[in-house]
Amino acid sequence: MAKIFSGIQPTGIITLGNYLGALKQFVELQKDHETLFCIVDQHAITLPQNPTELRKAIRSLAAIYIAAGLDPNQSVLFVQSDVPAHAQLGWILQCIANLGELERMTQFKDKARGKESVPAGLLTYPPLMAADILLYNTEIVPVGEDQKQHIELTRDLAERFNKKYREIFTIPEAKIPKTGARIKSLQDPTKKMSKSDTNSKATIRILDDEQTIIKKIKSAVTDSEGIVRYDEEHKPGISNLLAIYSLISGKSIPELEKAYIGKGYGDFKHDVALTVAKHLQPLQTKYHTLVQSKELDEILEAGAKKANAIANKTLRKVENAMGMGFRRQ
Ligand code: ATP
Ligand code: LTN
Repeated sequence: MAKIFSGIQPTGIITLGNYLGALKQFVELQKDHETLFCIVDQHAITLPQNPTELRKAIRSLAAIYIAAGLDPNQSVLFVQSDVPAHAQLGWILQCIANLGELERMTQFKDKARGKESVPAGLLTYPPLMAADILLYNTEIVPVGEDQKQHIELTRDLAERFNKKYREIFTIPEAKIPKTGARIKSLQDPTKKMSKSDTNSKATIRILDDEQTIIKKIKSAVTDSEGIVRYDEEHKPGISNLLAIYSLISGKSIPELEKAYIGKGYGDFKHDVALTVAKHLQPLQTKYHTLVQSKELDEILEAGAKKANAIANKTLRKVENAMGMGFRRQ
């Protein structure tokens, strides 16, 4: 069974983009793979976070993982800071990475742009992400399109290490969904829908209620043609809504285009909104019973135990290969 690892940052309630680009794939993959899914809180502090909000976001993301269908009996679910080997291997990989390649990461450039003072962690974040992946002999990393470059870097760092020291790391591959890899902002459909967007109308949060979803989708930016058809270049707003509708309903885009011939955007948006809200409803019910439960603590404790056991083994091998520590071999 191929080994799978992925993570989401606890930086606010996840969006429909995170759900369709990442979480939905996680749930499908756990059936026939060995899967670990992490709540990457060390990544979340690369930009300033309010402590109360961060703790809340960690529990909330864990509850969303489970409510969306991740089964703690099938997948290892854990919080990154519960497994110290991530930071330890992250440091080692920072020493393998070059400044130039880190400065070339587009996510770094996007997040650093316009900031007077840029936290160093924003730059050194990709080696930490590489550590997350490499500790578990991961073969496949399900992520959205925006993470492709980080996975490429992970492969480069792993190959560099293997060549210089010893063949320890498995070289991972990204798994990016064909549709859903890049769900767009509802207010600017040329940009990705992002958890940390400050315009609340731009994102659908996985915990939004039906009325909120209807309101947000009704005010989504579209075009004036009035025809429901997929054309990413000229009709990014409608194309985005079609992609969302198709992924949630399981109906193909041509099938949906046909169903809306002669109908206006109003009807279309209403149906998209209702379909999304109905799909999220059972997840939300389960979420509310889980988020404050003791069961959640127990699941995360057990997950950390399992993750620590695997991660420490890899870390020891790496430190040995590099000559770290004092013990004779
Ligand atoms: P932030 O705004 O805090 O940077 P984010 O919304 O980009 O957050 P992450 O925690 O960085 O979310 O990403 C979690 C997963 O969701 C990753 O696999 C990422 O590729 C995927 N993802 C994020 N945004 C989208 C999107 N708009 N469409 C599809 N997948 C996405
Ligand atoms: N960098 C990712 C989150 C992330 C991740 C990982 C994804 C951190 N570590 C390991 C996959 C595997 C992001 O910003 N979406």
